[in-house]
Amino acid sequence: MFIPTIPTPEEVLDKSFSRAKKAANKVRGSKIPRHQKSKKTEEARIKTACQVTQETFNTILEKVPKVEDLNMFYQDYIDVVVGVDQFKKSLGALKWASELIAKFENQYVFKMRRSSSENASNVRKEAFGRLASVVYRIEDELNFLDFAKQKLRNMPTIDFDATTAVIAGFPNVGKSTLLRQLTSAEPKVADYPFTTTGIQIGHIEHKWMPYQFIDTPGLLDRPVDDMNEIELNAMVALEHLADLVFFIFDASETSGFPLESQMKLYHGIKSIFNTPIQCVFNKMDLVEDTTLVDKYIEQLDNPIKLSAVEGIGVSELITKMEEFKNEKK
Ligand SMILES: Nc1nc2c(ncn2[C@@H]2O[C@H](COP(=O)(O)OP(=O)(O)OP(=O)(O)O)[C@@H](O)[C@H]2O)c(=O)[nH]1
Ligand SMILES: [Mg+2]
Repeated sequence: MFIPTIPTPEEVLDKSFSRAKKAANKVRGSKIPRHQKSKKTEEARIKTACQVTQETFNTILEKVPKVEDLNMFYQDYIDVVVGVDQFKKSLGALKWASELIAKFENQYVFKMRRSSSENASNVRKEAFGRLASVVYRIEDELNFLDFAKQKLRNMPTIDFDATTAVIAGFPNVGKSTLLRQLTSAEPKVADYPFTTTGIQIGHIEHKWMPYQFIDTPGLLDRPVDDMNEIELNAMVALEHLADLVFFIFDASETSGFPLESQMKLYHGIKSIFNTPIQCVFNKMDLVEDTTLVDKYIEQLDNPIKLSAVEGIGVSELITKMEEFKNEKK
């Protein structure tokens, strides 16, 4: 998500005061009756300082997308990463400051016009003092928005029109290998909360329709009971996105996870995802005796047999995705 550069209070004020100074110099150099000069000069300083500060905040407010206009996935993502309430509250503080400064501007221009020439610089100082105190009042909010900017910089770019499958399963079962087989291009890596490596998104077009696959290393590979609330929220965000989940079993158990525990993880994920789950048995090329695998396959609803390295069974996964695209319509 694009968030413009967020200045510190010092930077906001430096810019405002230095622009005010330039504006004052201009007035000072212009043809104004001498007795009015100090008042006109100070008035220009107040006006310019207040307006530049307002502009700074208003530009930020205009450029930051409205959270409620974003897709649910992004809303959840922002909530998990930085907190939506805090995010909105911070933007609200900028609006508050901008509006208050607009009021000061009117108040002090009025006051200046009624003041004596001798008192002009005092009025201006008072105005600047109040302006500065408002800007410092929202220091925490500015800091927070800067933090949010860094955190949301590498937000995943998602194609919301594409039929989307999320790939789940224990580590080493072949999720990345499958993603590479499905999508010829190297999948894009994007940040995702609570995965060390980010999520990987691959796109393909099949019969002119877009499909999207999301590999979530480190997220959907642990028993659900081990997850904290925030991680569960991250899962919910994924669920908003998925039309289908491919749950990958390592049929060969060479990844070190017995089929028994893989089955447990599957049931755990099934219990929290409302999305349909298609089971896939990978590394079938390594399985010589299928007795054990068959025992598990029998318990499930039409699992797909796959060898991701050899590319056997990959087209069946795509066919499966097509079914979900058709059902979506
Ligand atoms: N023989 C065989 N090996 C496979 C197959 N699929 C994956 N592998 C191997 O299994 C290992 C792990 O594969 P990855 O695709 O990295 O597994 P992953 O699920 O992405 O692992 P994490 O990212 O750690 O969660 C690699 O050495 C792959 O080459 C398969 O169908 N057959
Ligand atoms: Mg991987």
